[in-house]
Amino acid sequence: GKSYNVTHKVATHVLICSWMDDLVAENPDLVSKIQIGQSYEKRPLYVLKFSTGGVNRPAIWIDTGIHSREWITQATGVWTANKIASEYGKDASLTALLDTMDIFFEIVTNPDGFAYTHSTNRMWRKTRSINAGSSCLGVDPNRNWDAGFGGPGSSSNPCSETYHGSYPHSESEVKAIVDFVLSHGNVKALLSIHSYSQMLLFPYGYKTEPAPDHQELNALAREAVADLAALYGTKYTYGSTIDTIYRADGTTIDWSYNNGIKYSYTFELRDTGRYGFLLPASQIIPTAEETWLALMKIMEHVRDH
Ligand code: ING
Ligand code: ZN
Repeated sequence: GKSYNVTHKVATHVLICSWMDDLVAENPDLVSKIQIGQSYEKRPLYVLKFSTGGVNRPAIWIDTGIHSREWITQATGVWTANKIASEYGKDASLTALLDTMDIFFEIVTNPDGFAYTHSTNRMWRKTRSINAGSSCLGVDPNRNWDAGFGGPGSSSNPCSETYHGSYPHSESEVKAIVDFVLSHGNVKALLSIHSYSQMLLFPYGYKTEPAPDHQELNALAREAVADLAALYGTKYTYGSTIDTIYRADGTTIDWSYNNGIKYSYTFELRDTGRYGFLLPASQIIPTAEETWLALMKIMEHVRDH
């Protein structure tokens, strides 16, 4: 009933907040928590900042969970944030990275949708905003960005899973990232993590023309997926979004690429459809471990270029 729903939403939120607060408390010289905005239903949008000092250092942005039902991504986000905190000062490569760069990590990027996947509909993808003139809720937060916004690789129907919204960045969850990234001004890589399909994608999704950095992005993707596969044999395909998966308009990484962030990638984590969004919990840690190898390959390249 209603009271259960309210209790559960609060519980979900409290659990993640308290884990973040513990991570910050245990690593006060490395990790801090920033609020970049609030969701449609007024949940705080938190970002973990990993930094060893400096002012506005070159940065890597990582988000998970922008599509709420892709639960392996938020889980991988928690594992990865713990990994960054525990390997700093131990892993030479990560340490070198964090000695010159910051990492910003938004784990629950669509908190309203995430709460709804727990309370009511496990397969909810979109935000939970009200659409004027429709009884259908929500906008696809991976079609709401100002890069080819409104094109045919998205839907104008509010009841569609790929509804683009009434205008670019209409969703507060998207606008918060736009404002943060633009005001930061020194973000070098943006890694947006989805599931499922086992793919590593880079711009463009809204046009067939190759990105100016296509060769470099493609070569780096090839190396990243090779490192990922070396651990458990998980095979990823890679390439531009439009060539590899389908035309998609108004996506996160096309926006970031068009705003000067060369290393803009989307991961589609496990699996290829056997379990899909309902990936068994036994696969969480192996997925996070293998993904870490690909993330490190990309982050090292960004550090060194
Ligand atoms: N797939 C993505 C989607 O939003 C994608 C695929 C990723 C398209 C990045 C464009 C850019 O349709 C899932 N599973 O969400
Ligand atoms: Zn997705």
